[in-house]
Amino acid sequence: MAAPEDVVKRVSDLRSAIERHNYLYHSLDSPEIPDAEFDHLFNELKEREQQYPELVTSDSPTQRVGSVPLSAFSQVRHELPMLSLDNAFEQADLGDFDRRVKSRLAQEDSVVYSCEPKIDGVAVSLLYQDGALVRGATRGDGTSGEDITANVRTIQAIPLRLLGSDYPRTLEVRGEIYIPKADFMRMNQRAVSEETKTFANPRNAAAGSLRQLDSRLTANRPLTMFCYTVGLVQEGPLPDRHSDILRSLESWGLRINPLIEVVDGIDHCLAYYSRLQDMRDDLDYEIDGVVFKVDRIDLQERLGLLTRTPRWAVAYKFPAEEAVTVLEDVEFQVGRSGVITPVARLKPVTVGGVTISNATLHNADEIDRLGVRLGDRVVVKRAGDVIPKVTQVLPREGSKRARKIKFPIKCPSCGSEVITLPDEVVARCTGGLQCKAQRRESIRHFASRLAMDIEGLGVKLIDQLVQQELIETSADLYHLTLDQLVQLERMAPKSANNLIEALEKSKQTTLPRFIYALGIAEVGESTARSLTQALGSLDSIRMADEERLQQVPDVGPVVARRIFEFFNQDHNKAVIDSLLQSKFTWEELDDSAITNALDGSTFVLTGTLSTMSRGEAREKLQSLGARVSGSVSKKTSVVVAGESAGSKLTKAQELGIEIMDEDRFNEFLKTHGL
Ligand code: 5U1
Repeated sequence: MAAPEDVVKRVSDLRSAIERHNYLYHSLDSPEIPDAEFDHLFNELKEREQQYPELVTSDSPTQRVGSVPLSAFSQVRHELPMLSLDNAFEQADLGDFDRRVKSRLAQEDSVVYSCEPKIDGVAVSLLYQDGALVRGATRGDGTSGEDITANVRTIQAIPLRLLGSDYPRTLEVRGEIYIPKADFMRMNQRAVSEETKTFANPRNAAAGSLRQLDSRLTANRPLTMFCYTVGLVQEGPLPDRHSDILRSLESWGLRINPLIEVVDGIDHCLAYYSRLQDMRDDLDYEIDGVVFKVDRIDLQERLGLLTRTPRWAVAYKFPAEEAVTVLEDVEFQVGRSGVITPVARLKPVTVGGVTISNATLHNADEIDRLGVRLGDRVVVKRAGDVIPKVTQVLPREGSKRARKIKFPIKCPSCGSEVITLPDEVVARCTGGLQCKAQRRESIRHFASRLAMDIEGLGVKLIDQLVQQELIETSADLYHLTLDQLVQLERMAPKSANNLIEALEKSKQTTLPRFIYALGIAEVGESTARSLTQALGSLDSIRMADEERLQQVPDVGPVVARRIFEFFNQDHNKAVIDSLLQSKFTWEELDDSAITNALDGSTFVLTGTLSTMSRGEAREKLQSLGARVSGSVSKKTSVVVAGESAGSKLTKAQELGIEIMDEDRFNEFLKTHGL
């Protein structure tokens, strides 16, 4: 039975509505209806198509789920080659680019450029014929790539049918498919728990997902796309500026990066580069630089192409964050709770302007996963302020011998047995307090900035104190005498005096800091604050049973057990009592110190802070519920300006936003118990 006219119309209306809401949700990030309502529309369309299968078309939103596996990808020839970009690595290269552009155009006036983030994903081409997606292809060698139509059809951010009607009859769109960072983390966590393959980075994950012959697998991967240019265009005019072309693409339902800006002159391009570099860590996708394009298409045409790169565009790359080096040795560090961490000793290499000679290998499972051996060539990655890590092993050359890494069965510090508990991936030293490494690390934690903040008590000094058996626990620090200190290596009487004063000063603290300083497993600053707020005093925390502890926000059964066990071990009881005899005082926290005191506020960090890294500052703010953004806008609540703060500070001043210098910021953190 043919479908009645009203059903044909309803199906068409449903499709238009679903396409529009898909676009609002995936491309503009501003949905107009709740998910449940969207599901409702979608299910109705599915039901109607099931009832009248002749109404199913290949561009229906129901046809995204993936189809039967292919045996291989077929090759696709790009009608117009997919170009690459010339790279600039230094400011001087960018100046040269601008001079070349002006000289070829015989123009002295500044050039108007479109500035865009360079997404670290997989370049693809999408071909729309009469508004319908007919082909998706990888870049390949630029001349021909692989036909990945079935896979791109599963990506929600890619419209199967363009919106509106004023698009060219043939429209090839190019851009970058990627996986957002947060989705990538979740994807890898799931892979770990399901014991399947994890990916080294979001780009590899996106490439691997697009290379699936079974598009049903691709459909389950969190892929999305930003479009950045057009290729083949027939029958239909496009605007005469690149930035306006991108706007047209957006109006047809294609996803465009929201940070694209048009600027006049190369100096503004440089400012854009700095802004994006500052924002980089806070973006939800990986970028490896920015792209500048001459905005006027007629000027682009006059400038023309070299063999594979246009003369009208350049990619200004951020300093590399990955480098290849050699794994020379592996040392095993013992943490305060006995966890043994393998640390890679590397042939020194510069990554993003910083020399790296150590990187973490996490644990024995990670060593197995990487298949790394001593002498291997490895890729090290440095991201933001985190400890560099080994992410990949390069293939061994021919007969080159690489030695296997032996995980220790005895603690490298105290010789006690090393065990791996049933539900854990980490190996631990069983030496407890006999282990000097554990003692040193727990004292180091106690003295650290977020804990008791004892100025002048660094790792080397703690090491000497422990090795010479002048201290066994953190409580012993407060019994050290000037005489003992001056006998230490490189300890002048003045420094010894300063240390005694710093120890005295550290006794005036807050209860959350004190709890955090004790080094209870699983108890970070935020849990320490929750405990204080919920239970009020140290005595109540010490006395609480597991059931009471579990009522504290953020404290689950595992953490409750750890806290309970900690406070009931004789040794810990003795250390705490001894500390208390040294007369610690803490202020009661006022209401403004509640954990989410900064909920709903947005902070921007700019310039260099001398008392903490930007990562630490970000963590502290986030632990109080604040959002930390990379750019200043009217919505910014506070800008924290360190040394040499630049354009963000100026913008904050222009917008009348509250500005805190570093001292004021530290005061502010203190009032929030940090
Ligand atoms: N943002 C952006 N990335 N990207 C990559 N624009 C851009 N343009 C490119 C490439 C390869 O090529 C141009 C030549 C269109």
